[in-house]
Amino acid sequence: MREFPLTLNRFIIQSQASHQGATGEFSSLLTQIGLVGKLISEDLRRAGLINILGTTGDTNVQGETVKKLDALANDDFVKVFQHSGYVCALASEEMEKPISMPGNWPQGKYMLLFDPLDGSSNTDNNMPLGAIFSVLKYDRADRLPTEGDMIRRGTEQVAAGYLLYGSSTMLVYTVGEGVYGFTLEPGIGEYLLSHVQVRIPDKGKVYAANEGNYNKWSEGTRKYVDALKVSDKATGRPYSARYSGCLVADVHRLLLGGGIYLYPGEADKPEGKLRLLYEANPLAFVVEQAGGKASTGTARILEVEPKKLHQRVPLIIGSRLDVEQAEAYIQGRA
Ligand code: AFP
Repeated sequence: MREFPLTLNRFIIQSQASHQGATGEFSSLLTQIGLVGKLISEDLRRAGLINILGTTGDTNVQGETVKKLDALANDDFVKVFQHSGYVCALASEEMEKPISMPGNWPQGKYMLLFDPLDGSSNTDNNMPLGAIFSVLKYDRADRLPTEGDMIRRGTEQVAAGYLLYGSSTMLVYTVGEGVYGFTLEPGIGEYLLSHVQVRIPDKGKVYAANEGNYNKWSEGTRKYVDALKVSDKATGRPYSARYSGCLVADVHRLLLGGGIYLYPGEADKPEGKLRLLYEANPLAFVVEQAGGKASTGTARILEVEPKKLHQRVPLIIGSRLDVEQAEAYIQGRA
């Protein structure tokens, strides 16, 4: 008799059973995230053979060139959720303004914020890509959500996670009770439970940063990264440098093996590059749930008071002791 693997659906329903009053709405929302993952994963497997590489010729709200796959991934998220009845608003890196659901459709009680394709510079060279999502609850009955209702602290997230399009496709998420990972079994089109209660090592030996920006970093950041390169067996140095150009892939690596990812502020961009609401906050929720830390260098990411939907924030994320050491250097205490 085969040992029946735990599919995403079965796992969510089992978990939901332990939540008195939980409706199937949230479970179905996560299943829809998985569907987007299957759609994009399928396209990526054939990207070199079908005309989805290259750019659309447009620029997005961030002023960045839009890759065809960015637009495709964003479209998939919108189409899957717009008529799902699980959400009442969607916000995306690729859309200047949030979109609410058609008035004549059931309004779900969740708001979904997402980066539909993370690591766009990797699309045309077969390198890893991802998607990042953050879920907020909307419980007003008197009106539809506004953009302001989506600009909330990371501590208010009810769920968060990511899709990783790597050698395999994975869905990793947390609802605040630990971190679970599911790997897509393409042969049956199901996500199967593969990582249970993920714990990030307290200290790693890998760092991920774009050192091409070294001269733009603060003195404290430069001193910290310099210190990682010193040979000192007792403290496990030098660390190895691993930087994929895809935040999701780099964070996934350190979630499983330990280490630190840095996209710090720069002289001309003190707020850094990464977006708070749909990149830093969701990944901070996941990493903290696995026992790690996520900081701006001077403050906990999840407590940053957001002001704008596409607000950027410096991100130092990973193993607890590594992030604490980076903070000490950045704050001039080391
Ligand atoms: P793109 O999606 O524009 O490629 O940005 C990816 C990203 O947000 C994150 O996934 C990477 O870690 C980081 O930016 C790469 O940025 P640099 O190319 O400046 O190192």
